[in-house]
Amino acid sequence: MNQIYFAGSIRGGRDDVSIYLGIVEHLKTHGHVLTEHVADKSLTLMGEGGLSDKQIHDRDMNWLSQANFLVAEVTQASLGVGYEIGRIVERNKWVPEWQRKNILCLYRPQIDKKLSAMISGCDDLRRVKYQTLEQAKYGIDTFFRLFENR
Ligand code: 6IA
Repeated sequence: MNQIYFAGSIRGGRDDVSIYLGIVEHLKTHGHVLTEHVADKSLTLMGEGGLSDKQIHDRDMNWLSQANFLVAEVTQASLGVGYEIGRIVERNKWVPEWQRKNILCLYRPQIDKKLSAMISGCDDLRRVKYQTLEQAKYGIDTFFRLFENR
């Protein structure tokens, strides 16, 4: 079964949490989502039940190492999401092809701000632009179809 790490902004801002929820629900049709809490509306900027930042970081890195797909919603800029993507892009360079984790970045083009060039200019990940959840779902389905029967 696919193990999917979903990444979305937490301290970078929670404006898109409803969108994350729709994406996570759809990702579940493609495998097990390790990080459902990212789409949890009750996860506030203040804290997650008693875990220290080191515990959060180490737990997430452990989940990331178990995942074989990283799907990130990158419209809301987030240091943590950028860090997670960068860690996997770098890791992928040092492992055999069958161990590589496939990365999909979903984003909604905005009039007033552009996606970071570190994401829009990176050859080692796939990007899907969308506006509606239906379009995001279509992009997700197309992405996963690329890796079927591999
Ligand atoms: O810099 P950000 O906080 O926006 O980073 C968000 C990304 O880092 C997400 O994709 C998560 O995978 C990870 N992350 C950051 N904080 C947490 C967290 N609790 N729990 C799980 N994953 C996290 C933080 C709660 C906090 C507000 C105290």
